Amino acid sequence: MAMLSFEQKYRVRGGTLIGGDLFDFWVGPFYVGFFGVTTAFFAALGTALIVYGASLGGTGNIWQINISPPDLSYGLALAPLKQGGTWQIITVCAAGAFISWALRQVEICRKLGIGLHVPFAFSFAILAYLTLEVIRPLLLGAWGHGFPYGIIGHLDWVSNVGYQYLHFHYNPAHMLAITFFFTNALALSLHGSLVLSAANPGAGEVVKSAEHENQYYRDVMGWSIGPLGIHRLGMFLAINASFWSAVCMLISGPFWTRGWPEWWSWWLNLPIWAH
Ligand code: 07D
Ligand code: 07D
Repeated sequence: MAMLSFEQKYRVRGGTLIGGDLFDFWVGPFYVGFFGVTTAFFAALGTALIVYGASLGGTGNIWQINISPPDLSYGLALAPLKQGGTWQIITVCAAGAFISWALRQVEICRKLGIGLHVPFAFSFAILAYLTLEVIRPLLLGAWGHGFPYGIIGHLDWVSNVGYQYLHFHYNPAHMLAITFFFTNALALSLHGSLVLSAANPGAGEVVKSAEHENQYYRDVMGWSIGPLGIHRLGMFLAINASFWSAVCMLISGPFWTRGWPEWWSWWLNLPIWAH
């Protein structure tokens, strides 16, 4: 079936979470829906505020543009627009846009009668973002602990916050997150290259199928995870990467305030060798 011929078949009414039939239509290839409208609203307002905030910053250099959260002295209060208030509204817009996007994915899944795996997975990226910009600042008592909106500025924030804990690589949840990110890249490289090898067997050869893919790994290592299994593994790795990232920042500050190398002194204090 050509791509565009099945599209009409799946454009069914219903499955919306809110608003009934109100926004239940498509514009070109895009499904609109109530949450498409809210995404567009938050994204447009957020972008306009980024442009406004950027215009106050005294630089037109895209890499240097920076919109910072309010000073720590504002605590959890609202700040004037030019003293971090812009950052606060941009954060509300970003959260609104990301959550709306996830809910729009839910509506599309419901229309198609498929599982909610995509919005479930995306919600872990949203969780990581909300941990940095909302949950951790709330626990620390000031919006000033959030990261600034700027390409170079947010890198400076990561570095500064990392060194506040002396050596961030000693954060055990950061270790887990990094291990999941690396394993995720390994799994996708193995999967992507395997599928391409079957689909591109060389000039004159017949395109191969899943049986060949399974046989490749059975020959290499005696076992194949299988076509469904590799996607389960991928989702598991990706979700854990974001989840442990969120954990590593949630504990940095609210639950551990000293250098991360020091955390490991529990090991030296184990009863096996501690007096
Ligand atoms: C490839 C999917 C496409 C998405 C892209 C991002 C914008 C922002 C906004 C000018 C993989 C589009 C970018 C819409 C423009 C303004 C104001 C996803 C893909 C191409 N970062 N980060 C980048 C964001 C954080 C860190 C690049 C966003 C945390 C490091 C890009 C967020 C920490 C490095 C970017 C966010 C952190 C980067 C490439 C939100 C820990 C780099 C991103 C909303 C997570 C790299 C100059 C990419 C770089 C980089 C965007 C949060 C660390 C500008 C939107 C605070 C160490 N980040 N980032 O490909 O080159 O993602 O920076 O949370 O080295 Mg970042
Ligand atoms: C937050 C992005 C969410 C994005 C969303 C969507 C749009 C739309 C539109 C394209 C979480 C945005 C979408 C805007 C775009 C279009 C059309 C993702 C988010 C919702 N670290 N470290 C991590 C490594 C060091 C430090 C995470 C490695 C140093 C701090 C990951 C190294 C120090 C923080 C990670 C390393 C340090 C982190 C990031 C190596 C600095 C965090 C991934 C090899 C001196 C951050 C929750 C992530 C974190 C984080 C990896 C080194 C500090 C595990 C590999 C030693 C302060 N580091 N790090 O979280 O955990 O993605 O955030 O050296 O805050 Mg680290």
